[in-house]
Amino acid sequence: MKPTITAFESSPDRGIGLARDTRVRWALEEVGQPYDVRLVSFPALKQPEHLALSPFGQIPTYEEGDLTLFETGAIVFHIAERHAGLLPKDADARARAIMWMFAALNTIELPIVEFAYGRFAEGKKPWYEERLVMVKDRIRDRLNQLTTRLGDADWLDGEFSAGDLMMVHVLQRLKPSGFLDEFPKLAAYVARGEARPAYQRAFAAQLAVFKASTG
Ligand code: GTB
Repeated sequence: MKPTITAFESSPDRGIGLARDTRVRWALEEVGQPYDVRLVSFPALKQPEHLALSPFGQIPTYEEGDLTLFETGAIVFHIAERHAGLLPKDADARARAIMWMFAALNTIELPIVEFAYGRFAEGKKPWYEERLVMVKDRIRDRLNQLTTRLGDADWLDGEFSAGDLMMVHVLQRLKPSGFLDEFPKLAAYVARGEARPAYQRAFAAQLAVFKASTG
């Protein structure tokens, strides 16, 4: 059954692919699963119809028959479990790929989101600059550790997996700030992810939505 995802009617990232529907689109493209998109306005996110799908009033959601999911970790995991191509067959390798999905979301994305939202949400607070230094240090620590683990490999654990998909999309959030330039191996890792044809298709699809919203 063809799933339907939700995405911003007009993304605040202006089509650069940072909104989280991009990672779901990418996963669907990697496994060759066609999908529909229902566009949602910001006010509509907080209306009962959308809250029934996403209790936190967010995009993306995923509907497939009787199944409704929110949270990109759960959505990408579901896609990876149902289709070949994003999780290794070997049980141990599969467990490690899933571990990297969690690492991307729990260990790497948390400080990155604090950094990305900080300027927007806390930029005028008197303590903002002081806190920013701490948040940046936390990100640097994690990115240094991630660089060490990646080493000279193309992907985190053997073949490209859902773990890499999630990690690449999480790291992309640092691109507009230039932060990633401090970590050339990770910048190259992100570029490898972005070079994948499935990513290119996902990116183009979300960009087309943004362009249409601006006329
Ligand atoms: N943990 C959830 C998941 O992984 O699915 C988080 C989902 C989430 O944060 N969704 C955001 C949302 O719906 C859109 S993607 N926000 C509306 C709200 O919470 O009211 C986050 C996002 C937004 C904007 C940019 N940007 O402009 O660069 C990047 C990412």
